[in-house]
Amino acid sequence: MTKLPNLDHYWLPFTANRQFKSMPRLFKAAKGNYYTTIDDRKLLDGTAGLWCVAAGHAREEIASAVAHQLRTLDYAPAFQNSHPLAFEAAERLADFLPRGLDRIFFTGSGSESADTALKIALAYHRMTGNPLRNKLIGRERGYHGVNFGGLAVGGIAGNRKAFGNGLAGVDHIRHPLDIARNAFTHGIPQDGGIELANEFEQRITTLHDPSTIAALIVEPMQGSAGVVLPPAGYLKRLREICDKYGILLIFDEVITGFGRLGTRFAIDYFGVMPDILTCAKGLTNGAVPMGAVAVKREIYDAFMQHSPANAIELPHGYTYTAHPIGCAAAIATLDIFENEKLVERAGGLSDHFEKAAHTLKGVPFVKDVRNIGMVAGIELESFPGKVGARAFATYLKCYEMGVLVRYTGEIIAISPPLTIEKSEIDRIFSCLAEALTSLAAEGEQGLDPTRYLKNEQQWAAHQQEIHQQQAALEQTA
Ligand code: PXG
Repeated sequence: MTKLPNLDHYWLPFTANRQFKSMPRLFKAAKGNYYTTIDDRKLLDGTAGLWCVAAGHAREEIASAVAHQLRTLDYAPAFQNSHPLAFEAAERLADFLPRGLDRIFFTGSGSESADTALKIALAYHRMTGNPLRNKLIGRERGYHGVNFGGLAVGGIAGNRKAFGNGLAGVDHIRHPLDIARNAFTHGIPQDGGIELANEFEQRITTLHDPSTIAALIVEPMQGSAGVVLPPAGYLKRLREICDKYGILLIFDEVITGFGRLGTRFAIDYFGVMPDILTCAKGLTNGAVPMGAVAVKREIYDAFMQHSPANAIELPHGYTYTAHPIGCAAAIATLDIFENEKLVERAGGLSDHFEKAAHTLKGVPFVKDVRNIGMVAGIELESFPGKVGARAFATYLKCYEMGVLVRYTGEIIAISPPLTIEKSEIDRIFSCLAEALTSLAAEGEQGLDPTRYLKNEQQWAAHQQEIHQQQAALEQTA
């Protein structure tokens, strides 16, 4: 058992800090498909970290590439200078992406990728003589990270409401979730896609002048908002509408990229090509913070052709754009994808995963199971007046049983590393069934988080003791 650190100073993101610090859930190691917690529990990783560790944890190939790079070239100025690995990583990523998206801008995260993509779209129109095309369209329930651009086009109310007015000139189209019609569909829903996409056209023609719209940004599958799938034909129709009105289509593939759907990207799954793609997470297997934006060659060429000679074509970038460590990790990750045929592996496991996920139909509180590739969303009925409490208790119970799941609102999201074995997939879903069944037996009491994870609470108590001792010492000093 590892000693609990002082929990006072670190402010955790997207976390109930007071709850967490009263019941800390800390990981000290990870290998393959498992985490080890600081009280030596082994947890099967049902979430690939936060959707990012596609190739399994602590990969030696990535660790040694990063260690070597750190000792060889730790950092090179990103502006007006560069280093060979930046170009190599861009070429390797372009080769991995669908043909045509082969000009790459590197960022430090998915949020930076989203904002970079939006800025490229705006600058592209201005560059090509359409400065009035400056509105951005996102989608309800969309998640494009937490920076101001991504937040503005994002559609998760809880993430937006604390932060003022956001960007001007932004609108949203409807999300495609329709549980009443599609509950327990295996894979993507078959109906309603075209009419739903047509609502985009209706919105931009009735509320806006379509010639003022710069770009539409969507996640092909909405991950953060609880695994919301596009119905058949929907994305293709969005593409057609964008083409009709000269609007750039941006796919945010931060979650769907790198094999998550059983194809390299969602583009390959749906056969629909955006003008701009964003990615992050799986790009470095989660080992180093890094993201990328890939654009069609015409977009890059427009910047090169329309800028004065020797001018900076895009006044945008980060200190850590194409960081050598990130590039080394990305190349090592792409090597693993190639050597282990990870995408094909994910594709081969998807049927088994789908069947396992749908065994939850009929389990207490389960009102929908949604799945695609190696992703499943399990939507629960809420306890009256306590939205989210059931999903949180389910997460805690699974944690106690040795399986890490994600929850968002009242939805459990499962997205294991693509290295997972069939027996481990079965374990994730049987653990969920067991957790929900016992919650049903326990009633409202089962929703009380203080009932769970006793060891962690012992640490928390211990922590408090240390603080009291320190305070006492300070007083006597
Ligand atoms: N776009 C999409 C589609 C994402 O899913 C981001 C952008 C932002 O990426 P960064 O690297 O800035 O966090 C994301 C991130 C969850 C969860 O549990 C999802 C994300 C992050 C953390 C948790 O659903 N997605």
